[in-house]
Amino acid sequence: MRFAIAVMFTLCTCAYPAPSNYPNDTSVNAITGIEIIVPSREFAVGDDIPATCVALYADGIRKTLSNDAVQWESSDQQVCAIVENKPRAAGKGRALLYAHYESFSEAKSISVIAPPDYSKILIGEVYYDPAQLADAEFIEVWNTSDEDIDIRGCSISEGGGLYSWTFPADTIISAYGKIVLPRNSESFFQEFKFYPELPSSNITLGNSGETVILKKPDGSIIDIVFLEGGDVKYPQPIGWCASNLPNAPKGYSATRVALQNSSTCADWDVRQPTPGE
Ligand SMILES: [Ca+2]
Ligand SMILES: [Ca+2]
Repeated sequence: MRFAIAVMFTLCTCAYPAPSNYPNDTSVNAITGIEIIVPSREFAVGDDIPATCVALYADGIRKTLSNDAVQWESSDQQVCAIVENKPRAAGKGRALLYAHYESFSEAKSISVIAPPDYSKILIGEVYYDPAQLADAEFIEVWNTSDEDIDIRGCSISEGGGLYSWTFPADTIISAYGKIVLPRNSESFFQEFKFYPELPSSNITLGNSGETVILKKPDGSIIDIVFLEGGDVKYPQPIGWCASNLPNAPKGYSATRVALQNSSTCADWDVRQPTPGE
């Protein structure tokens, strides 16, 4: 392994061949080197890494090489795997991604971060039967961990299957933070006198039996709350509660009171609405 890295390092440092190899390179438009183009960001485990390789010519022209012409290599397959000659983020860490084309080689550092710990993201409050405007409803999502969590691609839906909202890119809930998803941000403003960070979701919640579901980007369930027995299409399962709780009267919220998710109604109580708090 050490020998292999040494060889690769040698290849890298020899990306620009000696002029004697190309006696005509002042008159012929010779390739002088290659460059890896890859977004300068961290990748999450499972991401395809959209790397391309560019050939640099003596006259300053740059041409993107077809992937078939380039040989990709990684210093650590556990971090940056090469699958069918394409790089993919395989595990948390840093690795060097190498491109080889003819006699040229180039390397780029790749950083892979672990996927968010979605188990720390919970539905925290559901205001489903507002005091005045019916569409002043909101759903609050909590980050119960000590790290900021990017919830892009996660979704909230209701048990009837009519309404769903997917959190857009760069939706980050700060450590121990809360984010408010309003049904209608104008009506929300009328009642609470501030605009939430997120726009209107249009998610419409029933007042006498509703289910609210929080899902990972892959569609698997992170957290679920059954209000007043749950939606008729998505009722509370055995084990959730002996009665139909939580049951928030008009103007009150169902509010999580346990940060450990037991997936029972014991995690929930009824309180005054506290969006964002
Ligand atoms: Ca409602
Ligand atoms: Ca709250």
